Amino acid sequence: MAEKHSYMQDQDVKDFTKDIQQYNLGPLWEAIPALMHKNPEPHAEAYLWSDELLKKKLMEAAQIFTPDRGGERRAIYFQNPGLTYRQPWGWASTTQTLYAAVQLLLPGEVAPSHRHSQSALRFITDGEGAYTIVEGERIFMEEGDFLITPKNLWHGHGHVGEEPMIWMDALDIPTIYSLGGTFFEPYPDKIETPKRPDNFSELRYSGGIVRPISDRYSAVAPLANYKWKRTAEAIEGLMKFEPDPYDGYAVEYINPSNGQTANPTMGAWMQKLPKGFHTKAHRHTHSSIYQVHRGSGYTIINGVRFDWKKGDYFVVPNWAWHEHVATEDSYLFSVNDLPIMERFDLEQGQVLDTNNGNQEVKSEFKAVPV
Ligand code: GTQ
Repeated sequence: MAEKHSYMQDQDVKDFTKDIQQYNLGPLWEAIPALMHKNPEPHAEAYLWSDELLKKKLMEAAQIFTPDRGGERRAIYFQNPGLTYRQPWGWASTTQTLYAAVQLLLPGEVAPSHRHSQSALRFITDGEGAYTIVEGERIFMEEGDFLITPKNLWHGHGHVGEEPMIWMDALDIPTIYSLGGTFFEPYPDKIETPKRPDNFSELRYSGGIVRPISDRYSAVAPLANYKWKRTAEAIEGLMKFEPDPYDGYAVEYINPSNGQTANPTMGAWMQKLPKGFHTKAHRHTHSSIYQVHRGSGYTIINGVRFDWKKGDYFVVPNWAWHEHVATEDSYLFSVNDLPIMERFDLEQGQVLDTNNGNQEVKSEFKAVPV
């Protein structure tokens, strides 16, 4: 490589660069070090949002915003501080490819139906009694359930229970945005009326991995709600054997009609880390957003220690070294962009081969005081 591109300081080069700018042209020789590097250099940063912060802000939001007033959802989304350069466009995403939010629905409220070209998934963190209605099927949600809302399907939410309900939304909004594929349409009425039995798809899959014979042909959403009980049972079964050194006892939600990820663009996992378990460090092309479903511990991301406990959310950007330590029996839910990376044949990984596969902790993450 040329020594430090010092030619860029030369007057004739500077003049030329300035000259072509007026024609909306740029010199590649100046851009290439920023555009192409040895390995991914994500703008997204490792970050953590605490349970207390999120609950407090959702309750404040309940005072100032009702789905009736805004005609939409009461969701607060995670803006990655490294991606705020996107602010001039009006928003910042959570990782470069993924968006995530926490959403609060109060008893009696309705979040109106709409559809869009982005795919969504939900992980239920607090409460019960609310349903999402997807293409006329009311799907009742409980803590620990994982749900999918594939792209272009009508969906809205209602709450016939007694207590506030909170869940995590994850969508491929930034990916669809950068691809220029954004479409959105509100439902003509407030919310769809049911046209199928409640919990239809979940009942059809009461047996777990066996599928109705009609589902041997690939469908976008044969199963809409993956109940917590079944996920927990699957993990219990895995725990009789050796854990994965990087992820502990981890399962991935899949589409039972084709064996692919439950959502075509986003992977979703549930992993258990038994008390005292310390994973080895690795890094990979895909990024992940975690929700601490149960337990407590910490994750070391590029040498920075992020302490977490139930209800916290944190981000592992792409190509960041990371390892988890559980100080109690812990369950981590996570969403990743692995299917996107695989679709483009970009997925790569590396394991840390120094210090027994573990990082040195250089500092600790300090959250903004609530
Ligand atoms: O609940 O349908 O956080 O459409 C972002 C977009 C939630 C939803 C979000 C959405 C939804």
